[in-house]
Amino acid sequence: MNIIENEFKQSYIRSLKITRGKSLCNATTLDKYLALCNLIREYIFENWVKTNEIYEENSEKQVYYFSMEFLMGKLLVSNLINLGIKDICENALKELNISLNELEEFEDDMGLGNGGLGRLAACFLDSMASIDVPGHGIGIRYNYGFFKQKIVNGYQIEHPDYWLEKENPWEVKRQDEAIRVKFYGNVKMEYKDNKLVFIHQDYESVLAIPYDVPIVGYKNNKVNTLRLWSVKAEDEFDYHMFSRGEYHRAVENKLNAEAICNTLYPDDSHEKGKLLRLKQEYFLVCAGVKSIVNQYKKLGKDLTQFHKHIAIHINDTHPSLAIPELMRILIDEEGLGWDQAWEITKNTISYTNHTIMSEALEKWDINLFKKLLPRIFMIIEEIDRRFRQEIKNTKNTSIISDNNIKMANLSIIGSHSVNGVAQLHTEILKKKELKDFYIIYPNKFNNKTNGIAHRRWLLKCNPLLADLISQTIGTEWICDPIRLVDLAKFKKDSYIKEKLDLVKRNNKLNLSKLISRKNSINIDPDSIFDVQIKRIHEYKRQTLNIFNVIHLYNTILENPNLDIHPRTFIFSGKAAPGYFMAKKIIKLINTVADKINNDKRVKDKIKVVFMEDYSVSLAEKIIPACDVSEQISTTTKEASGTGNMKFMMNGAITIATLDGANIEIAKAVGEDNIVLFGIRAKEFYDLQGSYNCLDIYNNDLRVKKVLDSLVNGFLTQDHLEFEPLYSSIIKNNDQYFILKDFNSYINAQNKIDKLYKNKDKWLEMAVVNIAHSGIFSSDNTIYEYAKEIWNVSCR
Ligand code: 4GP
Repeated sequence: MNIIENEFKQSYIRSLKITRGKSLCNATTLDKYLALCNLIREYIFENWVKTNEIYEENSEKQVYYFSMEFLMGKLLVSNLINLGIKDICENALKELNISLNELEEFEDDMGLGNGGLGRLAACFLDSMASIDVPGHGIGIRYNYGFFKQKIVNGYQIEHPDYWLEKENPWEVKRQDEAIRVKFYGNVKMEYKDNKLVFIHQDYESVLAIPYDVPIVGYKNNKVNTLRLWSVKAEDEFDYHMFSRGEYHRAVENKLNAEAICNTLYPDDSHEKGKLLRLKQEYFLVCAGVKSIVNQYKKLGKDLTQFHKHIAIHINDTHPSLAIPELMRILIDEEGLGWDQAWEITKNTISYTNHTIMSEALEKWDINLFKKLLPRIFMIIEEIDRRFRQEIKNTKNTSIISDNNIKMANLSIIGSHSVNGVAQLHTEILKKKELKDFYIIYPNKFNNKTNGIAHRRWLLKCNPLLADLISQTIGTEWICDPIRLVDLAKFKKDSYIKEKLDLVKRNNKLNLSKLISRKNSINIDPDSIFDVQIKRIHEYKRQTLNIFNVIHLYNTILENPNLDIHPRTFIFSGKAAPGYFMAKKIIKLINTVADKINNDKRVKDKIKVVFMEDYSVSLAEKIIPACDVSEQISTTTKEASGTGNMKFMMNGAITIATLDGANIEIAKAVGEDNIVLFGIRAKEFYDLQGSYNCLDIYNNDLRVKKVLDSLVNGFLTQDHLEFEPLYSSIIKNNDQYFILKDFNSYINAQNKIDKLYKNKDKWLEMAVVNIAHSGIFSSDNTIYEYAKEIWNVSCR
């Protein structure tokens, strides 16, 4: 053991003593975990202080990324990696008979997000800190994160995720920086010194308390901040009621007030028309914007120059009330005039759209809104009035119409940049969904294709592959991911390919063990691991995937000697609790799994596994073991996807529709290194109105057989169980083109089987995929945001 490891060991024992009051021999896992986190905090906090000093001294422009979701996962090991002390720590702990792995398992995921948009926010934080962008997250500290999913009898059952139970060692509560957030009441207008002023009175208020989480950059001594806001009632309880013995009523107000931060809404791509959700959204921006202004003023800077020093980015429309809130502060509290406040606000704010699903476009009933946020409503009305005055035809673009406030319209009008998250998505925004806005503001629109934090999604989650890459091309790729391209030179190198095969085999073995432990299913590590893990949605088409499985099953029953390479179909993902059809899809997958896995006639040629409780940390275990990445959404529907990038980076071959960022992946690797299928966007639009799915149902026997098996007792005795899935396809004329793409998908799957049988070719494709994944690092995406939207410095 070298000196540094020895020092670490001593510091760790000291940390156990002074932060947990324990010696090693009587320390529990919780003590061991917290003592380690507390020790690491010391290293992090030094750099945190320094980073903030540098930002102040150099008066650097700061970016604030506002998001209702941050799906961070676990922080312990990624912090160690970014600090550059993982090996030291691991070895020192080993000396003490403590396994770092075990402590990592013990840590709870910070699951403050649903899916794509929340995970993207987390990747962006990692990249901002690592490439020296002064950029911080602003979010909500929900008491309960994304629900825990249990599968009982094939059905999804939701349980609360109380992630804070063990205390969160990464946060610092800053009680003294609390902000008052006001709801309800009315606005009195009066003249003061010849000026119209607005006084919000008779309101109900709560306190927003910030908890700061340090975000550690990769080996650059930079530490940015994720500020999560929690709520506290103004009064603890009603003393008089309590004295009268009315214990429940005495705390009722407190409980109501504090409900704001209770739970994350577990919906993605669904309308969130709930009062509590609106309260959450305003709570976030009110506290967030005010604390930025406070900090700005503390530094003695001129408010009229605010936009030159501050960029506020809104992650979808959920934080779009930042626009009227900034206006309110500048006008009501700081005394600026409307025009000046408007220029500052527009130049400060930028907006990303993450979905074109119409049900996800947020709108709020004006009566509900006006009551909850009277002053903010007045400001929105005025923004809308001025917009209507300036623009002639505002049929689709006004903010207020049909008694609703349209948040996307507010976001576009009140910002200087609107971006989509992949090329096709941005084109659809410009030419279709937001075309009226594109005509008005052509220069606001731009594309920023998503990216992933390659340090988490390769360096951390797949250490064997990361080592192989570093041994082959050096370690530059860790800071400069484009360098992964150097690996392309080795695509014909049999030594590298053999090693790659061993790495994948090892990862598959580990996943097999996990599946055996969790699902009690034994899978063959030499089978093809075919994986679809993401939120369960009709447009993501887990149904198409499972239909292919049923078809394959039918084919094997007809021809038991069918010559295919054994395949394990792995699924994981959560359905929104109120999304009936998505929950049926989960039940269908589990029903098919039960039937096939227990049918001896299949002779283990195929197996189906549904892994419960999908999370960031589960994804970190599945992705390195994947051979085939399923990215099969109905074309035009998936804005980008980011799982697709994680899989390719770990050497999986993608089976994909030409949708979202799949198109850019196909361009990067070349069509020989991806398996494409299905209709293209143009055909999708052309088919609207002329397509009849019954033509396929009646003419393709394979399709008929699969679909009928949902309702004819083949899969389950209960004929009604999957009837809704069956009839939703037929009645809605196959809205997601599952039947339309079926044939093409089966052919693509056959192609995968053939390709896999040629192991040498398969491994060559894998090398090419890894080599060209560097452009999908979020470091690159953040460079583009920094240069083209935020106008801030970076490395
Ligand atoms: C998701 C999109 O569905 C996904 O395609 C995209 O990659 C991701 O955002 C990040 O941009 N949308 C959401 C949502 O998560 O809640 O709308």
